[in-house]
Amino acid sequence: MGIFNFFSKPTIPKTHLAEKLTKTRHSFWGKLSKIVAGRSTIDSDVLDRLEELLIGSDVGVATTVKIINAIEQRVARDKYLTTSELDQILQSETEQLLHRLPSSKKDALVITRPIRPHVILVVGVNGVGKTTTIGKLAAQFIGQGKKVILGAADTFRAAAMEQLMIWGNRVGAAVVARPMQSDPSSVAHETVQQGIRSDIDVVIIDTAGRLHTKVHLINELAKIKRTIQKCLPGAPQEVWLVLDGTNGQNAFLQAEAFTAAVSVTGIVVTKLDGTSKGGMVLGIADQFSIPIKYIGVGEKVDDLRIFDPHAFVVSLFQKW
Ligand SMILES: Nc1nc2c(ncn2[C@@H]2O[C@H](COP(=O)(O)OP(=O)(O)OP(=O)(O)O)[C@@H](O)[C@H]2O)c(=O)[nH]1
Ligand SMILES: [Mg+2]
Repeated sequence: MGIFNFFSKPTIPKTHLAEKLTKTRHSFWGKLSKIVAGRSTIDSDVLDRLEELLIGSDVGVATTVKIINAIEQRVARDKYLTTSELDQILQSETEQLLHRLPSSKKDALVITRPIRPHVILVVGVNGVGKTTTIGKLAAQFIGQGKKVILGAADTFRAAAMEQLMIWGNRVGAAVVARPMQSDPSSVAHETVQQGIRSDIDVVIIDTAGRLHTKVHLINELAKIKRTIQKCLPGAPQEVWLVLDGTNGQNAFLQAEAFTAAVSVTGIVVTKLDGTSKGGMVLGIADQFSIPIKYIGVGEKVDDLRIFDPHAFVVSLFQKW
């Protein structure tokens, strides 16, 4: 199927990942069809414009160059490739790129180590969706029969604590909270203690949003981490960085700053339903050797998906 006829496809279920990625899909395919309009073969001009399109879609320069190089090699090998084949080639090269990456596949949370509880520290800049993601994660883990508690270590704003409590109530997870301005490390400590006492499977600690440019704020995370380690050696088993899919290139800068300060073990990319530049996921997955664990595709409790690179690319390349 060529790239011209995607607008005529039937409607798809609202829950389908491709439907959630509609803004990115339509923007990308709309622009790609303009690039190939009136051209029959994939020539260097088409490739130049494709490169611009990928960079403009926030795929990131380094990843774009890899994809373009791979397509160039393919074009050099199989002469006379037509523009109607470009979408299939792009899909297969993108899939091959992601195939080589560490993947969370079907098991985003693998509790392998014998240390109980499994502690996940959630970090990221302001407003990226940390608290919402924690609520959604708790719902998923509880749905799998795990016992979950949440720690409100964002003691910066009263509203932050309330927001986590609301999520806790909604999904059936207890929340450990302390008065505003309490030391976030002490809240984390108390949550882990509570987790040990109550034989909890998963402890998720929320933290205050902090700008990636404020080094001292980022370093505070290291202190929270040390406190958790003292309380339960080997914990936190996970430090998950939440990135906002609408933040574009800024998300790459955030990932650099946070990964330098705390050893991030997983990434969650949120708000992919609200951006036409979901291509950033490809760049983040390619440029940081940290698995993307989950993607957020809406504000509702079930709008969090395990990141499966294959399913992601297939959805991105759906043309309805
Ligand atoms: N559309 C959409 N909105 C989301 C998604 N994830 C989170 N949000 C929204 O993003 C906004 C901020 O989410 P929060 O969870 O409060 O973000 P936060 O990182 O905890 O913010 P701070 O605690 O202030 O740093 C809320 O309105 C959420 O509903 C998503 O995947 N899609
Ligand atoms: Mg929050």
